[in-house]
Amino acid sequence: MEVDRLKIGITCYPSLGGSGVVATELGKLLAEKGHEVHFITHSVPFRLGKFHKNIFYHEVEVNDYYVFKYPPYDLSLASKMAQVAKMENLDLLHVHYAVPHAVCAFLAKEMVGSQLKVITTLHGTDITVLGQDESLSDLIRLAIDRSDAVTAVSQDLIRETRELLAIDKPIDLAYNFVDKRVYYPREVTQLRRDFAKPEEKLLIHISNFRPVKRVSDVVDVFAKVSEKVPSRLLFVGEGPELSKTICKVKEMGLTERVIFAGKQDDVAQVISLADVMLLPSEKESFGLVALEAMACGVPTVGSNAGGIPELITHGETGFLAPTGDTRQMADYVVRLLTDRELYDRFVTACLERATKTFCNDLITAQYEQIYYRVLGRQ
Ligand code: GMT
Repeated sequence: MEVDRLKIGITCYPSLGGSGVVATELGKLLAEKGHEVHFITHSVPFRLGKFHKNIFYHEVEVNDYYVFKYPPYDLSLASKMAQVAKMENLDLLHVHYAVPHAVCAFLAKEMVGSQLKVITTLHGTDITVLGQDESLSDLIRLAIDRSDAVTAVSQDLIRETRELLAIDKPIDLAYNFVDKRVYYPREVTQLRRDFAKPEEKLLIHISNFRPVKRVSDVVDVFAKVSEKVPSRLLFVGEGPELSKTICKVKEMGLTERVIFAGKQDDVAQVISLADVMLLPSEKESFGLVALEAMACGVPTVGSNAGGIPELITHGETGFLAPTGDTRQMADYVVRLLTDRELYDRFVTACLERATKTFCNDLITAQYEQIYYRVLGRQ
């Protein structure tokens, strides 16, 4: 069927982070479907990879005149958005994060005209942290109110946005997704030998090591598990809590059994090495890494914070406990790792749920429908 080809501008944080991953992957999928996609960001999105047909990149350059104490990135971005929208005749801007991207898109629309539609996707931190800041809440409310459509990555984030900002604007639910051609159980038998002995289980945690991830709980859970099950722990990623975590591992005498792999590109391959993903976060609007694990057939044990329970079905595709309850989380991991039948059932349920509910085709089509709706082209 001939696609009603759209010209779409996408702005996101292009460096590491779930929101950047989702925005970039969505752009690539839309381009594959025949739409023209223009990334407007300060650097090339890290997941963009090789050259793609239908994808264009516009770099936002910030003027650093000597009179400015702080270079005005937001204004440069808004101007670039307007410039690209006019030059390329964009139908819409899809921005990820209310602050500053939706605010910049609002300014761009003022410059271009109301034919340019703005879709804002909320990912979490823009609401759960910044929305609580009185000095920013009016600005965030304005950006949300003036967007032509607003989406959020979980019901929980929709609820929290409404509560914090007292807005009644409709917010569409669009869950995050994984590309099933990339995220599937990889054949890693050979590679796994470098990380764990055949009789050992491998637990994994992947994050940006921000305090909300409660990485220290990951170590506590692992310490309890390894008392009962021969196992190792693989950490992937970097961030503010990394050095503290390395110290804690050393203090607890676990160094021999914990691997710090740093940032990794082929996440699906790394996840496929593991038996269980640990995600004990304090806040998580969705938990993309748990979905990536699910799609690779790896169950998650973690906290029931934020949107995690919408993603992980407790007792079917993983186990969830109250945030901070490392005893309960460890018990769940031990249960999974010592009951082969239960474990296999979880793996099957993970693969089924990832393909049925969070598949790229489904969610991309959902975003397209939202685009056509705001453009009146349904
Ligand atoms: O969790 C982070 O620190 C990164 C953050 C981001 O901005 O990329 O992740 C948020 O967006 C992801 C993609 O929608 C979600 O999967 C994460 O749950 C969300 N993080 C939080 O809500 C803390």
